[in-house]
Amino acid sequence: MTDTARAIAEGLRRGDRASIARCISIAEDEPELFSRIIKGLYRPGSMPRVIGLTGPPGCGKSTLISLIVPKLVEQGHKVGVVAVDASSPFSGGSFLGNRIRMEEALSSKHVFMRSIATRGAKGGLSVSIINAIITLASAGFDMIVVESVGSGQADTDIANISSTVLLVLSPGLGDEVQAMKAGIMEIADIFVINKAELEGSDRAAGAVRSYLSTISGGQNKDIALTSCTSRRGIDELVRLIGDHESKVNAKEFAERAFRSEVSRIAKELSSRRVDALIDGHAAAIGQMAESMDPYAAAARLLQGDIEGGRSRRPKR
Ligand SMILES: Nc1nc2c(ncn2[C@@H]2O[C@H](COP(=O)(O)OP(=O)(O)OP(=O)(O)O)[C@@H](O)[C@H]2O)c(=O)[nH]1
Ligand SMILES: [Mg+2]
Repeated sequence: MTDTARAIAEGLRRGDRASIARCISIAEDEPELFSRIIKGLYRPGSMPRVIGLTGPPGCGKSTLISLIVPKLVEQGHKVGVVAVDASSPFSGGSFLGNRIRMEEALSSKHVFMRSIATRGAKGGLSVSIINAIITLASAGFDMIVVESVGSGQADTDIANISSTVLLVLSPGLGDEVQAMKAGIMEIADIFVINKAELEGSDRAAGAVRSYLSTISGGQNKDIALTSCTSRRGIDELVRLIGDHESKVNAKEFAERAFRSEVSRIAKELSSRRVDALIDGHAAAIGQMAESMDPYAAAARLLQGDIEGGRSRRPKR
């Protein structure tokens, strides 16, 4: 292991915050160094619990997180918070007109917060998100809260890596509920109607309830009404999260999350392998243009059927 990798690994073991921040940056920018750091730290089967929040922009996900997380800390958890591509990451917006209060809520030494951009993940979750989770787990965080803006692929991804999925909605989003039905409504475990002090929240809850009555297992899903401005429903939501977590099959969840991560890493590694092949055989591949279509050339490349800068097979 290089000195850098060793120093960061030791920092993570101690729970040192600068090392955690550094390691998450490395996960984003230097995947090979990250894999060396993690090799010595990864404890098989030690996937932390992941609470995933998704929902339309501005429905109050970050604000809810700032109210939920201190309660999880009170329960004895060390909580990592990862916001993926949030358009307003933890600025708190005009939250009670008090941004500082929100930052304070998350400034405990038992909380580590980080925003991560989606980089070319085709609408899915950032490739670094699980790496951030693995980093935080290695530093002793046992519960991770992930905020993601709802969108097709990202929703499926968040379901794969979360032990509990919260779909956050707010009143007046009737159309969004319609649009979301196909995907996220099936995979969400708890439905949150936030901004419940506003008009239309009962109607929104009713729309969700009536939709759930039409899908299999829908009757078993919980709906919570919360208002961050009045703190209404927050304790109840935390209780529902705990209830759901206690029902999660830990082994099944760990296997699902692991599968999703292996798939992501394998894709990343094969993409790098292809880039290296293309670089190494640039001239030969160029010459293939005269004799075959690009699919045939790609198949030969993957079969390793190109040698010494030239295609092995004679030109037709
Ligand atoms: N009235 C009301 N406003 C709220 C409530 N919760 C959050 N807000 C406000 O809604 C706005 C958006 O809140 P955020 O927490 O940033 O929402 P978000 O879902 O994280 O937004 P993005 O990350 O941009 O998708 C802010 O101005 C909050 O203060 C609530 O319960 N009631
Ligand atoms: Mg947000």
